[in-house]
Amino acid sequence: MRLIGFALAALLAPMSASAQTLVAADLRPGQSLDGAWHWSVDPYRDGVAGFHGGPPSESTARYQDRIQADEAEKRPTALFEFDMQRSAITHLPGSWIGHAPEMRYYQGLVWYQRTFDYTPAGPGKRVYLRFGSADYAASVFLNGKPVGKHVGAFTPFAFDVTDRLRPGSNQITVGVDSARTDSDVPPPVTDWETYGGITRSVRLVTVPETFVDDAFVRLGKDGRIAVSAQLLGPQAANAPIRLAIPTLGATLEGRTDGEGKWSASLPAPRALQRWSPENPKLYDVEIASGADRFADRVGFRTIEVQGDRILLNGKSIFLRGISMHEEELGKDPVRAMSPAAARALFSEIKQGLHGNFVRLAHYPHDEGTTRLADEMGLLVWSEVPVYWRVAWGNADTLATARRMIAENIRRDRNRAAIVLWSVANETPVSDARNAFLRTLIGDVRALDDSRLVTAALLSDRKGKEMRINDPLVGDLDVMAINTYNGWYSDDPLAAIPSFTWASPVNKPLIFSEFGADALYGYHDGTAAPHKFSEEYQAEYYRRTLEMAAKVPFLRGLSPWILKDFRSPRRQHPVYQQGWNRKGLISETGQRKQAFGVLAEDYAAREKAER
Ligand code: GCB
Repeated sequence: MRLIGFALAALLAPMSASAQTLVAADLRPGQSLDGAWHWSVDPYRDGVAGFHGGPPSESTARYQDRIQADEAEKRPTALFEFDMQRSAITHLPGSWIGHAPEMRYYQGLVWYQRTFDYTPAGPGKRVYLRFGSADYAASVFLNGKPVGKHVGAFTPFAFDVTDRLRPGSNQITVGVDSARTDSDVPPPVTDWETYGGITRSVRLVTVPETFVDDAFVRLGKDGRIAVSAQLLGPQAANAPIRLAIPTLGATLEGRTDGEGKWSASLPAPRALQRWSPENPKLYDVEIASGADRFADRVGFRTIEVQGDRILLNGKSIFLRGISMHEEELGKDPVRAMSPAAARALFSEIKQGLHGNFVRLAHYPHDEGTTRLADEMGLLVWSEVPVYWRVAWGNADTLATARRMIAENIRRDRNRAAIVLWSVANETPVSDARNAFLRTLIGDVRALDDSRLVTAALLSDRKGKEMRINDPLVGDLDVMAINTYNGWYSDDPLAAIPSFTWASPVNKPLIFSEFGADALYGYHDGTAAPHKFSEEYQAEYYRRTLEMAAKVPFLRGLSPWILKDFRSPRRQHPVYQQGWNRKGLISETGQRKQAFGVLAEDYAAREKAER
């Protein structure tokens, strides 16, 4: 087999600067690259490694900047065992599980390619190629050259491609590999569909050469509005910089330090209306320096813990929530969570359930979704997929988790809606795990002093006594427990209200999950309804809520889950058919009986709080 030299050079060229988040880039001017893309499956990964593990050859490297058919026409000996320009077309964003029926359970490498026209942004500008996310690892090539890689499915990444773009037609190729190993985050076994591919928007984002790369504006517990910003570019050091909140008439001026950083604060103006679920007031905020204007819409509120209470703007609050995966309504979701798709689900929470809180499980959701929570007035629990069994002793795994949490927090820390950062879900206690999670907790506190830290933990049980023995509770602001008595145990539902909860510390508790499967439309009206019936689920909710009402330090609920969601591990042929059926609504949005049970409980709590 011949190896052709050109591919070697392309592959061995160092990848350009590491990926950046580009905070609030969704509000910056740019060019959408969503829409029609060619795609081609590469199960043996020939596009990244050639014969006997050598570099890919001309016949296999998918990212070449040439038209394969034209080249073959010109050169009779040219061999291409792919042809990106004549491969099938799909619409991005959206997971490949929707591209073709045979892709339904595919895990591995898929190549995407499209061309686009580019008109040079002009001198003094930089152009970034930004992906909302790609699941799980992405290698990006522009005009045949590598521009960067990103690992981890749920956070944005951007590469400076200013010097790689050419006027007129450009070609972009992305290899996305969804296969994960035990050292990845999350590891391969979860309880949800992976949705490999490019599931969020792709854009070219234009910024001035020196620009606000990161900014964090928040209301501190001291009643002051604090700002921290980071400039990037040749004029970043010692540059004049200015914060303005025009409708409040508030401005603050200063200068960045030698590293382009600026931190300052001002007293909150009297006219400031605090953000809350009842009054989700957002302000246009602008940070200007040199030629750049960083714009965002920001709400101002405080969230803190006092003893076992959670205080929003100084007032005790009960979190009337529900959990949610990132999966749109419909029979064949592809994890394309448009703002309209998110609005449909959030409306069920706000108006349907009388909720004020959503747990965005089990990973960072689209940035449009957290923006919508800001607008609609839904408090948010945001988490990273440190889920079940993680390689606690592996330094690379820890590095991946730390990067994910940092990318998530930097992306979203201007969202007033987010009140809780969660570092893990149902992780088995061990010294290595405790050390791993304590590192993450430390990172969260260093990145954000204006929110609470939690983790979804498991409890121990002695008879009907539920005990919270996880050594991590001491490190968290809010304890959270997933509890499934009556579903994963065969306790009779009538016994659930007599379960008691003891806490080792004086802190608030959230039941971050409880739930039971029910197939929409399966009714069992007998005195002892069977599991999977709507009646069983409804009774399970009644009894669990009765138990919850007796826990004095309980400050919130996010039952599992709003909508039935795809999970390859759920294969009961009659009731599940590949779906986890713990939704209060079916995959197409039909409300089950338990929906009404929770709505009634939340409506009563809402009324009592008024
Ligand atoms: C859990 C997990 C969640 C599962 C759920 C279930 O505790 O955190 O990811 O989907 O239970 O349905 O078993």
